Amino acid sequence: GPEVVTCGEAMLLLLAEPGVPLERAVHFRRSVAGAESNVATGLARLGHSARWLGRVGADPAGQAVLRELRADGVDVAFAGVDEQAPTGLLLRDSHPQRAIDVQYYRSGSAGSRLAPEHISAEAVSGARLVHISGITPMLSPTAAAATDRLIELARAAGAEVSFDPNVRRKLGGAAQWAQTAGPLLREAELVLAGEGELELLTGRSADEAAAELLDGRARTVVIKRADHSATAVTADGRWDQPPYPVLVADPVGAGDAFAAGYLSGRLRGLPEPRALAEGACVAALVVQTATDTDGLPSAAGRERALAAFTGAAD
Ligand code: KDG
Repeated sequence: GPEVVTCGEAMLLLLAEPGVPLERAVHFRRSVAGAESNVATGLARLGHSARWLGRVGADPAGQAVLRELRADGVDVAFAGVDEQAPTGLLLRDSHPQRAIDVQYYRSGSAGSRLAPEHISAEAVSGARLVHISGITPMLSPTAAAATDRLIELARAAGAEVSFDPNVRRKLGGAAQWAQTAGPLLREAELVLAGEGELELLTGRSADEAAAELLDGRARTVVIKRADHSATAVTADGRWDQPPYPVLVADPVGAGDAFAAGYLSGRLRGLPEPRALAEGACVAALVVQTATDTDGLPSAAGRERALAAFTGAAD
């Protein structure tokens, strides 16, 4: 089986030309969106075996999504096709500074109709890590049940669970997020979350939330801050990682890129500061391009970028 399994909704992304507000945009670039498929793509580019679980429609958008994931080396052998519902669509603009206008066309989509019966033990067997996000349980009650089943299967397979809340306010109000995604914080060995996300989901400060999670199942909590720095907290200490200074073209996808970079470091057994540095490096590469995935590097690309960022001689 693969080293990593991720699960969520992958959508066709239509990305407006840079800087133009969505309602004025004429030219769109086709790409793929989906936080969890982005993480799978990032890990696959870095040389890990990564499988994505989820559903697309029996339509050209679904074929394009699967083809793109496959082309990046993501294992889609256990991805499903729903004959009754379309592939979700995400329409957005692209801007370095102002808030991005994200429009979802995903209600009732194939991805949101994910259900527990679509998640098989075979799909998870042999995995070392199962990565999930709060988006999936927010899509529908059946997708929430599928997420629960995936966590059970991860445990049975002896895999670690990593969780990124990925709060997207268009998918629900604060109370619904806290109720639906909040409990998943306590199911993960590894939590990667924004400071504001931890506050929203727990009603306490990020540091208090991290301490509480570490008293439970979590072994590591990575807090991502608004200034783009990150702090990893474990029972053994805390490590801070500043962002690498780059010219931002489009911030969307930074969190997924950070997750892919950081998780790669963890999977390779690297110490916390190095895994954080790799996460920050991969995120810095992704925000320099417009799509969620174009900047995701190979392992060699990551090494080159890290050397440049840290001023290392070699
Ligand atoms: O993390 C980037 C995502 O926001 C994007 O790819 C779309 O998964 C997505 C979502 O549900 O917003």
